[in-house]
Amino acid sequence: MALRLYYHPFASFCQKALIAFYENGIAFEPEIVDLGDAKSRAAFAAVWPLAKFPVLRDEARGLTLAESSIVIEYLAQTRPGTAQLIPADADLALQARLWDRFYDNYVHVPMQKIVGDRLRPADSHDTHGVAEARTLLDTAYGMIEREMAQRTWAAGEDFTLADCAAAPALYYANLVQPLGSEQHHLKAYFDRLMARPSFARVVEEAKPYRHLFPKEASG
Ligand SMILES: N[C@@H](CCC(=O)N[C@@H](CS)C(=O)NCC(=O)O)C(=O)O
Repeated sequence: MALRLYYHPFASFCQKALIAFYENGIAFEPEIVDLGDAKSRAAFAAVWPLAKFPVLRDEARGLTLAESSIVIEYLAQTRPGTAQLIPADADLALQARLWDRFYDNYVHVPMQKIVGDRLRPADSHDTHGVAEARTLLDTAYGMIEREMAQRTWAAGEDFTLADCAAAPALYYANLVQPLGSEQHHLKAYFDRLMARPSFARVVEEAKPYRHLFPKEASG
């Protein structure tokens, strides 16, 4: 029985999971959730009450898994492919998990803070929170610049879980806080991510939803 994936093509954490599916050509039953639609949201919340995606349902095992990293770990465990997203080598696996956490917590989450703030009513902006998020992003960019001077992918020489995390996080972060022009290693890594066929496909599939990306609030 196929895996069912609850997701939305434009949602960045869902994109992270999609990259893993596409890297290894893993088939899934798409369940596109529209959180803005009460019926779609309620159906999804019945599966995962937090109503945060991606969520994977493996009916054959009676298993529901949330959290993009856990979804990717599960795919690596149960459907290994040519792209070894969790390296077999324990030290490399630790690096993949470390940089996965880094990209989620210190690039993806601050990016979401900035984007989310644009969606708030004019009188409810969190200026302080957004400034903190920008500082965090700056620090993270500086760390990536240093790290990527020595490696091809986020955790070493092979594309892993960490790169699945990095691609959508940096893609959207670059829209709200452009990468520094002097950060050559970061920029080169970004370009490698953009050229990766799995992520290029994700970006292509998200195109019809681009209008959903909020513009910068004026004033
Ligand atoms: N830590 C979670 C984060 C999931 C998450 O925040 N997903 C966003 C979409 S990118 C979401 O569901 N947002 C809907 C909401 O917060 O209402 C993961 O890695 O999957």
